[in-house]
Formats: sequence, C-alpha cells, structure tokens
Amino acid sequence: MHVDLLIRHGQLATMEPSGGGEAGAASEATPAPSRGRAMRDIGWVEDGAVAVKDGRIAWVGQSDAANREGIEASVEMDAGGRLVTPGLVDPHTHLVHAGSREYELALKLAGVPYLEILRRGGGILSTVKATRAASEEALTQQALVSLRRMLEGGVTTVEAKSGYGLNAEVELRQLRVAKALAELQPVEVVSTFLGPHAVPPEAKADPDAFLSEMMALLHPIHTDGLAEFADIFCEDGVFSIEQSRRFLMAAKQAGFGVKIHADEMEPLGGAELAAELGAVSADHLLAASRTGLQAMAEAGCIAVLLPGTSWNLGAKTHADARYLIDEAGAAVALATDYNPGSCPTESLQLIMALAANVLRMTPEEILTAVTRNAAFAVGRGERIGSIAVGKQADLCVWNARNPAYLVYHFGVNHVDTVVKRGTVVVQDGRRVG
Ligand code: IZC
Ligand code: ZN
Repeated sequence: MHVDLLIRHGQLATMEPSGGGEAGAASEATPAPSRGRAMRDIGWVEDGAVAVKDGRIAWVGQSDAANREGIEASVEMDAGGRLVTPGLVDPHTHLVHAGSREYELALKLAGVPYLEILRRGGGILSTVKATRAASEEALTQQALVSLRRMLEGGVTTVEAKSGYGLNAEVELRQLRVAKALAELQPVEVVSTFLGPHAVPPEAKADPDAFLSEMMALLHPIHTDGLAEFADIFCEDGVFSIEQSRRFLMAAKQAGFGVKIHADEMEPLGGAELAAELGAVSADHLLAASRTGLQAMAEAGCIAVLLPGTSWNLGAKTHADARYLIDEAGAAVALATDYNPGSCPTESLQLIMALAANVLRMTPEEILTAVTRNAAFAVGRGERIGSIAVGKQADLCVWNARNPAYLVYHFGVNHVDTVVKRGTVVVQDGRRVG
C-alpha cells in the first residue's frame, strides 16, 4: 500500500476502545461517546503506526506490522516513542468577538460577582458594545490570532458561538465571520447561534420581545447554513427555564442541535431541561442537581465541563465530574469556554491540567473528554475524535510519552506536530505552510 504519510514508533491513544487499534482493521467506530468508566479506555497501542492517505486514516496498527505489510509512504515520520493522539476538539468557545475586559479584573478581585458586573452593564454587554462597533475584517483578524494559538496547542476543531451582537445584523455578522474562518486557516469551526446570551440595554423593558426577535432568526440562520447548533444562557437574571425551553424548542423545530449554558451559578434546572429536550450537550453544570445530572446521562446528553471558568471566577464549587463519571455514567467533555470575560484563554492544555487538579479527572478521562467525547459534543463524532481507519486524519504528536505527562506538566505547550486532514500544519509547536 502506498500512502501519503506514515507516522511510526508512536505511543498511540487511538480513543477507539473497541479494537480500532487492530492492524488494518476497518473502522467499526461505535457512533457514541464514551460514558462513565469507559472514558478510561483510550485504545492504547504501544509502538504504533498510523498511515494517512487522501486526508483520511488508511491504516492503524503496530510499527512492525506496518513494515510487514510493506506500507510505503511519500513522507515518513518517526515519532520516537512519543504520544500520538487525535487532534483535540474544543467544544465550547465564544471565539468571535472584539475587545477585551482586563479592566474587570480589579472588580473581580474586589469581590464583585460576574453576574453583578453584567447587571451593571459590563461583562457580556461590554463585549457586545465592542463587537457591534467592529467590522467583519476586525472580528476576523482577532479570531485568527486565537485560532493560531489553538492550532499550535493541538486543537484541530473548535466550536464558536455568536452572542455578542444581540441584534439581527451583528449576530449574523459574527456567524458569517465564523464561517469564513474555515477558508482562512486549518482549524475546523463549528458554529452555534447564541442570540439569547444576554438582554441588550435597548430591550430591557421587554426581554420576551427580545427573545422572540432572536427566535425569528432561527429559520434564516438555518437555511443559510450559518450555524448547526443553538444555545442560550439559562441563568438567574439572564434567561429563565421557561424562556430557555421556548427558545430551544423552536431551535429544534428549525433543525438545530441544541446546547444550553446550564446551572453555572444558580441551580435553575438547566440540566433537567437539557435531558427533557434531548440536547446534544449541557455546559457548565456547577450548580446542577444530582437528579438533573442523572437525567442528562440517561438522555445521552453530553456534560461539557469548563473548569477554567469556575477556577478563573474563583468559584467555591466546581462541576461534579466524579459524580457524573462514577455514579451517573455520563459522557463528559471538556472545553476552554474561551471568551473575554469569564475565561480568557485559548489553551485547552491548561484546561486539561485544571480538569485533573480541580475536577479530579484522570489523564485518560481527560483525553477522552477533549477528543472522542468533544467530537460528539459538536456533532462530528463519526468523522473526528479518534484514530481509526476511514476517519479524517487530524492528529497530534506530543513532546510527551503518555497522557499523564500532558496533564502533570502544566502551563506550557507540549505539541510537536499537528496534522489536519492529512497535512502537517504545525511543526515544533509552530504553524507551518
Ligand atoms: O463574555 O462573559 N458566561 N457567557 C456566559 C460568557 C460567560 C461569556 C462572557
Ligand atoms: Zn459559554
């Protein structure tokens, strides 16, 4: 067999628990995220090899088997015993925005809560002001800087929410920018419409009318292919459970997969609502009830945890990852929540370290949460998130020999090489090509 690229002598985390690592095996990728304790099975292959042809994975197995089968490659790479994983997936970000909010740091340190800053017209609303004033070109340039950091950090697919326009014109502008980013750089961008992210000042008198205005955008956005998912900030003082149900039901009817910012600060019942609606994911969940988490797990709704946010906001409690995994048997994913307020970082590797130290997740669970399960959280689980024959060739070679090292040695970039759709796009941790 002649292939485009052959990576040999890697320690492979295929993220295919059911035999995806067998030599030459056709992909029997179970079309489901890994739940509960199964999150610890990372489909490990010692001294493994991966062959890539036409942007897809053509063969996976042990290095000596690759030799025996006479696989020849245009480009060969010796991983030298280093860790090879699927490209990482960041399934919750507010990527496209203008400006920054470092001036809120002093307020935060003085003890002013996040939602109080929002009530005073800052927080999300300050980013709305900056984003409304920004051109498409300016929004694009700012997002490109972030995407490059993400890619150099091993992220090959990212979800991006709107929600800093809060009117038809600027919400659509954000979504158009997100879509165009795919043509300008290698990271795949999955768009989510988050029109109900906050109530803008001009709509304060009638939040329900504002919600209806955002609901009226669902059909045109879907028809124009500007977003695959719809999301709402369901939180005390922002949008209620009733408003969230109304918006998300309309979104489902319009053809969107639905997501929800659920139970981040107050236990409103966002997790229960996610289960009721068959949401693809419910995100945050710090304050969620155990019955809500259990209901989500039973409904197959993925828990997207954002420990960078709870850590950065100085929260006293964090999402109960151990309950979700050990008791509820849920599928957990992890994301940065990259945004200019509650979590200004593009580093999914930092989030992985926090997942260990704050959420008490194991390195194997963490790797599952940023690859296989994150891919399902953005509706791409059948194409990306694991190393299996037929899947898209999104790969990372790390300056590490095992997943524990990535999580233990925190605050630096461990990426050596990133491959996106079969092409080397990062070398020595730097963008190439
Ligand atoms: O800009 O503060 N939580 N939305 C809900 C955010 C954080 C983003 C922001
Ligand atoms: Zn968010």
